Amino acid sequence: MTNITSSIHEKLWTNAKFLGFDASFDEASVVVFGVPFDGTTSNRPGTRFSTSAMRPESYGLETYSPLLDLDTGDVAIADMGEVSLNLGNTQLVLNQIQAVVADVLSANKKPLMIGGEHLVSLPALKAVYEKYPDVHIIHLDAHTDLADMLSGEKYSHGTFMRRAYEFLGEGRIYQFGLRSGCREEFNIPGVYQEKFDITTTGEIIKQLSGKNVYVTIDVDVLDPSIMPGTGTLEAGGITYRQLEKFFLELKNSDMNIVGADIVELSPPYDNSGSSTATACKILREISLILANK
Ligand SMILES: [Mn+2]
Repeated sequence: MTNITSSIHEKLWTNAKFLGFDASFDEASVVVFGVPFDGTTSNRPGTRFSTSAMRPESYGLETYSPLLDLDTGDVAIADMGEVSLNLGNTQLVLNQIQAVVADVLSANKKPLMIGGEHLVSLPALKAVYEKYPDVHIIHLDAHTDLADMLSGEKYSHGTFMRRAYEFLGEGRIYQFGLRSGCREEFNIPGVYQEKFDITTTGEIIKQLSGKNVYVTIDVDVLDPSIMPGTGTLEAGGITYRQLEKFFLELKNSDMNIVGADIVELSPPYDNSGSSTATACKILREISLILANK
């Protein structure tokens, strides 16, 4: 009986990890964790349910990526589960996320954070900036997220990049796939912006050779026809194949990618599960890129 019980327990525990990311924290080069926070979402909430939907959905994925010719079975990735967050208190949540990312970085590992809404990237960027003051940001999104205020809030998923800009300064932020924002957000000095497409990622990635880079991907950069499971839909997005071109550029680059995040998946808005499956595939590809760079 003891053996049967322990074997069931082991099986359940293994299944609790994203795509069998079962390395321990100490063994891992990449540390995956969820931050289920959607407290400042301006339109439709639900991103707090992203990782709880992604883990079971990830069992449908192979560990091998035909695109990258890399396999998660060949690298050490830890899925640490969800960060325990005091969801009613935004400032406390931000501090908690910053502490976790700082901890991962101080262990010389790469954080791969799953949101949650996009505000969760701000404390991650602060922690990354503290370790790498020269860090550059590659940001894929339908929205600039450069508003100074949103719904009366300085700290919101629509303002997080403006807050980051305040400490990063000019020449550090590279945005792609943009198709929404107020006029001012498209005229911020020293922020690179490609509207509607991601055709210039390759050129920018070459320019950033040798630099420390953090990558943040809002899944709404994809067209709503393939990513309906998100809170702030914006027509005119890119295709998954365009995203794959970007993944290959990252894999083949000479940048030092110090961490990444994938945010704004909101499973309740896509009952087909397709959006969640797509987000899982993005997570597999980014984790493989991080683990091999
Ligand atoms: Mn967005």
